[in-house]
Amino acid sequence: MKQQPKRYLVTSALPYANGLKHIGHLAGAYIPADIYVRYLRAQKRDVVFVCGSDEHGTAIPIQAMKEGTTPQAIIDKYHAAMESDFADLQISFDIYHRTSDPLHHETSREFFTYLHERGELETKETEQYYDAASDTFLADRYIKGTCPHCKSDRAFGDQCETCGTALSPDELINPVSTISGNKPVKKKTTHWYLPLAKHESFLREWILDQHKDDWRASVLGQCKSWIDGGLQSRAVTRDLNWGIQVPLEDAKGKVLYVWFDAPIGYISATKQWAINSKKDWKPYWYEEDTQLVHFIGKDNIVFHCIIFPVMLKLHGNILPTNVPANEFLNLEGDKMSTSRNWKLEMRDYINDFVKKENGGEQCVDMLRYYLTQIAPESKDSEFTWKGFQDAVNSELVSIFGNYVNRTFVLMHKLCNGKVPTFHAALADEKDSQLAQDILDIKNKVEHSLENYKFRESLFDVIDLARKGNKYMQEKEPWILAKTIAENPANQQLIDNCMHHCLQLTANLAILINPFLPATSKKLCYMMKVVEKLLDWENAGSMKLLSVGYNLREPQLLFRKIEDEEIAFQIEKLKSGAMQENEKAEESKPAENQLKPEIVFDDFGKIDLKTGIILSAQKVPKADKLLQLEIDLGFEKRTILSGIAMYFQPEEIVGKQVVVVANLAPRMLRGVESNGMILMAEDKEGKLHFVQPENAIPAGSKVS
Ligand code: B3M
Ligand code: ZN
Repeated sequence: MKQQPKRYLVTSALPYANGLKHIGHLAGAYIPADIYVRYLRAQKRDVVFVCGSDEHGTAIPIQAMKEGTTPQAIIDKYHAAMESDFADLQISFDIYHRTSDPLHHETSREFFTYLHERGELETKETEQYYDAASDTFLADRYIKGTCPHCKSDRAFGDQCETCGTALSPDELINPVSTISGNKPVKKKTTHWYLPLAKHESFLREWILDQHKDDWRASVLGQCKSWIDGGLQSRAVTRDLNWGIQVPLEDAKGKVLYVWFDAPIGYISATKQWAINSKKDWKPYWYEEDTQLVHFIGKDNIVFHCIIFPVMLKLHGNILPTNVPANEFLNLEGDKMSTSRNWKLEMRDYINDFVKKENGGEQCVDMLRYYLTQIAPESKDSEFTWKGFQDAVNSELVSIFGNYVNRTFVLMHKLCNGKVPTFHAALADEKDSQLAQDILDIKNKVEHSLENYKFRESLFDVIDLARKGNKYMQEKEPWILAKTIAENPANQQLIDNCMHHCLQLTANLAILINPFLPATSKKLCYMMKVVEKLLDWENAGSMKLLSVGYNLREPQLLFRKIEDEEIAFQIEKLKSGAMQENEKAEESKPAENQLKPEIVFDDFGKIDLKTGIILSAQKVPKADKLLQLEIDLGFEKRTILSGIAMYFQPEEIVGKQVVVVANLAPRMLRGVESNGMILMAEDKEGKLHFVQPENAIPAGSKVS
């Protein structure tokens, strides 16, 4: 038997303060951590749950450039927004810190100095792209060019936006600086590196031997392939003007690499928590009987399982006990993506559900429920609005909510609103089975939670409610009630059933609490008990509610999700992505813009004819329109054309034009326009007539 840890330090990945976070982040690193922590707290274990904003790295100045503001304004804005979103979704951090805090800068510099002074870092001189105009070395993200693979011009020094290939700046064709637009030059620069290869045998033993049975397979797999692939030295400094200054005389203009300082953010957050709550932070980072657990998404595995542990070991700290990384959550059949606007931001859910109605906290629990039920623990999974609706309507409402509601309604109807006596002499098999089920499921839930299996544990809690429904269904207290007149002893059977159902309700409140805290709170209110009842040690007992105790009327625990709500959300998602797509299309140079392919028959439907402009006049109250009289040979036409900004009416009379002759008439400014003339647009947006080379009769066919 493993010894129980004395204290727990639980961390959730520090989100970049460069934008709002989506439900993929929520499901990956925040909800599971919160469930785990709430469970530990209910067990009265010593636990600290830390998080905070990651405010360094190139992501921040790049977002500032996009929004036309300063990096400081960006981090202030998104730090506040993320903190409030997490709070709205009941993520119960003990502290939500930020890496721009002086305490963090100091902690990170101390960490670097410690490693540097002990000779654990090496320096290397390399050549890197440098922008002479702005006198800066260019981080990978600041270099743009053509992708060597797909030839798209939307490739950056680290990745091609079009085909997704990971790139290094040297691979880009025609690299340019995104700061000045100039061609960058190569310049020598010195950086500090963490020589990971020196620690290979430590990593092999610690991860692949010691943790082979308790870490997730996907995490072990990634670690193994990193180690087997040969560990390279990793630069821990950067040439950048946003970040934590490297604490060395000869490192002017250099900052710590964001992935060096960000995980140290867990330590500085713990320090700040200790200051706030007058505790000692040190045992959480130095004592071997601390259990350190990092909740992250799979893209952060290497940093949390390889690089940061090496740093921790060199710095004399404890190592993580587990890193239960999650896979990715897709959305409605596609990968979530900020650039394509295919996402559901936490904030959107909060605004559309939580803040929209009274009792919005039930909507928080509904989202927490679904995201846990589909948590991508061992493979990628998918959020669909239909799935959300089903989970809420056919599990939360129909199983859990329904069980609780029936219990309360019947208890009021058949037992005067009081907890009835349990008449042990009349107890049967089903009664003892229910009590046993409660105990078994409590143990199962405990075991899966301790092993980071959140989906499974939630399933078991719902299964217990399902068992409750079945028990009640078999006991049929409402039938017994009908025969009380002839058989008064039946009241005792009713009492036994309702007594058990109520004890089960109290147990459900305890077991669901880590997952759906607002629901447990509401149950406590209905049962008129203090939240002390939710202490984990109480679970399994059949004596949680005292006989004769008066309970409140039931309240609705969960409402149904209507078809219209999910239709609205799907439409919103699609139109949001479409708008983003159009923006991307517009920002492409015009010559790249092609409409979808058509077949020859499509073209054949268009009747093009030559014509001659007979007269032209301005259209009142329409700056752009000219009203043209056009001779098409076989008839004369009135056509309104949007060319008034480029031509005076008198200068175009007599000109030859090409007319789309079979276009359906349109009313423009009260005048019917019968056709359209073809114009070509140059780079400046100026229009030119498309004309036959020589004069030819009006009405000639163009094809
Ligand atoms: N900010 C990356 C991310 O948000 C990074 C995590 C830091 S955890 C120390 O995915
Ligand atoms: Zn590409």
